[in-house]
Amino acid sequence: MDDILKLAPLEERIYRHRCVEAWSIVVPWIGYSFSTIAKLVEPTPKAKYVAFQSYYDPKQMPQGRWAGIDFPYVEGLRLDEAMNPLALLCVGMYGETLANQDGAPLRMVLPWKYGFKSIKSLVKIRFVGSQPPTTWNLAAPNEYGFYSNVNPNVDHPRWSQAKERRLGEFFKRPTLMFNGYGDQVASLYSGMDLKKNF
Ligand SMILES: Nc1nc2c(c(=O)[nH]1)N[C@H]1C(S)=C(S)[C@@H](COP(=O)(O)O)O[C@H]1N2
Ligand SMILES: [Mo]
Repeated sequence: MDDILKLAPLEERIYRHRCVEAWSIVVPWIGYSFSTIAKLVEPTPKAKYVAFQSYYDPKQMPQGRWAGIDFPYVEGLRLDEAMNPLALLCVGMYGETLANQDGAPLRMVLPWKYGFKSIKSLVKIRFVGSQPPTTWNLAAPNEYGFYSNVNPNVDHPRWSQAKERRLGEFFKRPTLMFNGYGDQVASLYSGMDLKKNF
């Protein structure tokens, strides 16, 4: 962690956070762009995706067995998504280091995707040639796709994604395409059918 903290100046980034279950919040995260690490690694042209794995010790985390999903939690991004400057390698929030439950010591934050893509407590990052498995896609592939971009036009099979409840507000807000970050990320998906690639 000492080395990781020294790689780039830490930035505070205030991002919208949209849960797949249709609530949202604004969070001041701390970290730097994931691309900083990726550039150090110098992935070969064979690397097309990034695979992330979380910490899991069943002895310390006995309730993991009853979570309803397989642990360790795994996630993935296409390499160009991971290289987007918005993709944050995160070490803190609200001006402090991350609490354990928020993903200490190191997590991802991907503000244009549903919150569950923002994998916490990283222990392994691999640059790989093919699309890596992701936990919620393994658990319920009809409900959670690989991309999981925030999209008000593609509903979850069990609820609408058109609106969201900002925590603390009474009335729902309209959900924004790519959670409002389209200017920065829409080009990553140009020409793709986002209903198929949900
Ligand atoms: N390491 C790890 N990261 C994870 C998960 C997990 O189980 N393990 N769950 C995801 C899901 S489904 C959600 S809803 C959020 C929960 O984050 P919170 O506990 O801070 O609300 O973390 C995401 N990142
Ligand atoms: Mo979740």
